[in-house]
Amino acid sequence: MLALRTNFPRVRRLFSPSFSKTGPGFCCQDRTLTRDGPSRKASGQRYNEPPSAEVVARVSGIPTMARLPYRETADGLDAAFVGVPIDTGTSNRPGARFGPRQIRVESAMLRAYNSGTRAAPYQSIRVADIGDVNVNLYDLQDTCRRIRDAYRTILAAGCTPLTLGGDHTIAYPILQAVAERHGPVGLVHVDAHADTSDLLLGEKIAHGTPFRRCVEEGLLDRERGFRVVPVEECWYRSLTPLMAEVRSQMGAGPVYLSFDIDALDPGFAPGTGTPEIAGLTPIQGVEIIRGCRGLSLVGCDLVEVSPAYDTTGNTALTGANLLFEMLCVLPNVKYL
Ligand SMILES: [Mn+2]
Repeated sequence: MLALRTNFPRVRRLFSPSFSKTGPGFCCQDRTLTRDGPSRKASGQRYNEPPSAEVVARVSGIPTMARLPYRETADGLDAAFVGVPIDTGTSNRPGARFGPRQIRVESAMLRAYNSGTRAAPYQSIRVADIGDVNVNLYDLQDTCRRIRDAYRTILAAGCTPLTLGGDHTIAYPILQAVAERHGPVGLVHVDAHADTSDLLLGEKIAHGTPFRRCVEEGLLDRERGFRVVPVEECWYRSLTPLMAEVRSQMGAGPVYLSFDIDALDPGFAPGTGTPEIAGLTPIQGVEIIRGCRGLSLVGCDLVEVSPAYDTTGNTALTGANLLFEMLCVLPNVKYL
């Protein structure tokens, strides 16, 4: 409770009574924090922050990720949530094209502050939801080209993408753009599957092949080595010690985090296309992401949420929370 109390005075300043009278449309406007003097942004607005549920109902407004402002582009942003709504690469149950939309809906419960870690992302970096990549549902190759182009533009703006998937195919063109900007990256890949197949039904591009393509194209930094940790080694234990080893292996270079929701046990996250039993717990998922704090993260994704297989909405809710945890461990995020 101490952490929450620390955050309250600032929240009150931002949401004064007069501000709360601006009506239901206000939740899509910028929250401006000007306590540090003139803005560094041409728009005059320094940070974006979700509106407090004390003054704006969580269920109101157009559902952007974390109820952040929507922006057309990544210009001026330090990090952006971006959706890639495809399932054309799935091998079993489709439906991940609806993942980004459902994650945004369930993200209405996300807070402005991480009371577990004391991370205050919205007081540290400028974040917004920049919508979805305009994918081609009928042509996976063309979709990959569109994703690559979109991420080139996002990265060229100096913005770190936090991706709402979409099936895991998308990691391949995203990593093409990331490696183009940052060079070969370290990869932290959390998944029930390796996704390193060569061909699926004769096709090179599918959700089971992205990381083989990445290795073939030199997008991953081989010098940091490869390590696979089977789920059996994760059963019954905290993954915090493992993450110390991961940080050591990743070192100081750029790192990309790709988190497939099917790594979690389907008892917790059934809304996915290729579920496997005896998976990780949500607690372990959070430990993995929190354990990435200190890494030079240059991008993250949360993929394979397929809402139709989960009538509770819990898979998308979990995905939304994991994406918030990713935001909280980005470089330059302050901890109060
Ligand atoms: Mn996967």
